[in-house]
Amino acid sequence: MHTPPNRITRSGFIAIIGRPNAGKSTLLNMILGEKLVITSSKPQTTRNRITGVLNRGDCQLVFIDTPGVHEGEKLINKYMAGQAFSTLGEVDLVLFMVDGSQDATDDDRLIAQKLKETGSPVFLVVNKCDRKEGRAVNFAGLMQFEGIFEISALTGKNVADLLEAVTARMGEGPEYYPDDALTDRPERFIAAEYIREKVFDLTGEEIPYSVAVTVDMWEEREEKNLAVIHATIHVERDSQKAIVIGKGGALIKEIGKKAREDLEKLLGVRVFLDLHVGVEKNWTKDPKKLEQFGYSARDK
Ligand SMILES: Nc1nc2c(ncn2[C@@H]2O[C@H](COP(=O)(O)OP(=O)(O)OP(=O)(O)O)[C@@H](O)[C@H]2O)c(=O)[nH]1
Ligand SMILES: [Mg+2]
Repeated sequence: MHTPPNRITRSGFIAIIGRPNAGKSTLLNMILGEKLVITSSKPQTTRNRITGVLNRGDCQLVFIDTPGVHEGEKLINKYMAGQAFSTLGEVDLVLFMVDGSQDATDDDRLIAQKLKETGSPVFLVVNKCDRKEGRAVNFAGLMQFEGIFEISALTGKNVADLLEAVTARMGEGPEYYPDDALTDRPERFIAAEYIREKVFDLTGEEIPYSVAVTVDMWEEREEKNLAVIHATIHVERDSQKAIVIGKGGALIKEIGKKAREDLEKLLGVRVFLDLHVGVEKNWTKDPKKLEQFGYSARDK
């Protein structure tokens, strides 16, 4: 009998873990060849675990992007650390990503400590090697690694070699996701993330860390090839609301324009995006509000 060439017989889960800003989300997008997860030059961009699925021949790779590990006191930081560490016991391989343009930090040492406790196989992925060559030596002593790769997630340098080695490590396993699946997250989640990314890009100071985005309404008008999306940018204080709106509404307009352009690429239809700004006092410290905004302690 004829066997379809891409029948999945091997698979595995691969967590990408590392301190904030190491380039984890950039790597996931590079691997997938799509903008699934958001990235920014500011640390602590990713807040939830997000799955990205790649089929390579007979093998299905299920990557898990995680929030950067950083010790913080706020409830939202604890949620983020929980999201990062809760994956470790369940995965087949960990990619421990470090910023090769800098030296090892306390956060790197904390992660190495946790990884030693869980015992999963770990590849050291030294990123940003487009900036400086050969920095693996600064990190190789953190723990026992089963492979060391110097890459650039931004330019793609050595990413193919990393992917080859990851695939080679996967054992027999089922097809966890249908072959057209890119992620476990719904489009609404990705849309809210795209909007949050523009807030990270276009605002400074504490604003990015005080912002959550919810999608309140989503309507597809197929006859017009149009999606109508209403979303709210939640901030913690009235003064922040004024900043996000900007002079004469200039900033919120810019956020909306950039997010809409990305959404149109993602969805392949025209998008009408209506953005509101709301104030939820101190939501980053309030368990109920965290849950409402998609940062539920049960979501692990
Ligand atoms: N030069 C250079 N910059 C990179 C590389 N990879 C990522 N960056 C940049 O580093 C910054 C952080 O990238 P992210 O992918 O958001 O980092 P992250 O590890 O997901 O960060 P968190 O979500 O905050 O934990 C962005 O400005 C990226 O463009 C790289 O290989 N080379
Ligand atoms: Mg990230």
